[in-house]
Amino acid sequence: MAGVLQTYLPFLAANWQLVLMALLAAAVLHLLLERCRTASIPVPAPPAAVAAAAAAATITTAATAATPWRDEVAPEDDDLTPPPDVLLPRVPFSMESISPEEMVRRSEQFYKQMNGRRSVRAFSRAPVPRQAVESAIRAAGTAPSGAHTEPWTFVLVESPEVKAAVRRIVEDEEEVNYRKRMGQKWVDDLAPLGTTWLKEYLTDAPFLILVFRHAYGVDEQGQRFTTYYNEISCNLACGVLLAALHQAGLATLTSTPLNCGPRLRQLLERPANEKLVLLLPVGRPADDCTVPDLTRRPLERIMVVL
Ligand code: IYR
Repeated sequence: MAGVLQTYLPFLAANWQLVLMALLAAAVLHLLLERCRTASIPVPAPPAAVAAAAAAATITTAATAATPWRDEVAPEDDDLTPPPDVLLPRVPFSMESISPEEMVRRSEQFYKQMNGRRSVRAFSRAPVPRQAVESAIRAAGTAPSGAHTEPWTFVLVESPEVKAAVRRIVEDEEEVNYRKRMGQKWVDDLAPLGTTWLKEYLTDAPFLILVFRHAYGVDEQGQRFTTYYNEISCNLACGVLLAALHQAGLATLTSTPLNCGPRLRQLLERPANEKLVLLLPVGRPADDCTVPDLTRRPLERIMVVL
């Protein structure tokens, strides 16, 4: 001990201000981290690469490799029970009681109805009730979403001028897609469907629905918030939307126009956090409408039972 003191005392004496400052800085940092932990203030996340490396390291430890069925668990001293003041009020929930036979009947009926859905590229100009389309959008908005953040906006276009502006942008970009961006293989793969960059349906269909995904949320105060699983949430909402429109007797085309997102977002005055995921013309099929003679894979080919 005396030896150690003899070695370091001259250094400490000469640099005591520096040593004191370092000790103080360490104490302040410790206090801050402790406060973050106890008040559950999120500690700034590590850079993604570091986090991924840490996760990989955890997964490959001997303990987890031996028990792969175990989920990662939070440290035992972390109490994850939400305090009562953040919990939403809870309400009773029940579902209509349906006999097994009726379940089978309804399920088969729904399948038959959905099996009649086709992507339509020739629309009648005849009007369809806006209320029917609005209710379908309401149904889409019932889709589950990560942490119930509802990361979607459905832009309903009815104005002929806006439809024409959408069509100009889409045809403009699609011509470049077909000629350059998609490449010969993609164009060849689409040849059996007979699609081109000309999109008359965008001005013929009485409505267009453009679905925008919120890559992040923005609250009333302009604060950003995380929209967990926003991609799958929007995809689920789009599925519900297609089913709802179809069962109301409305035809659609699930179009995802490549490279049109930013220009359409600007045209429709959507904010920067919203990304275009789907453009759906909605209406009735044209009288002379045809669709490719497709078949669907049977249940045995799409389902595995264990
Ligand atoms: N978006 C283009 C091309 C297209 C791509 C796929 I994948 C399709 O299934 C159909 C079309 C278009 O709408 O023409």
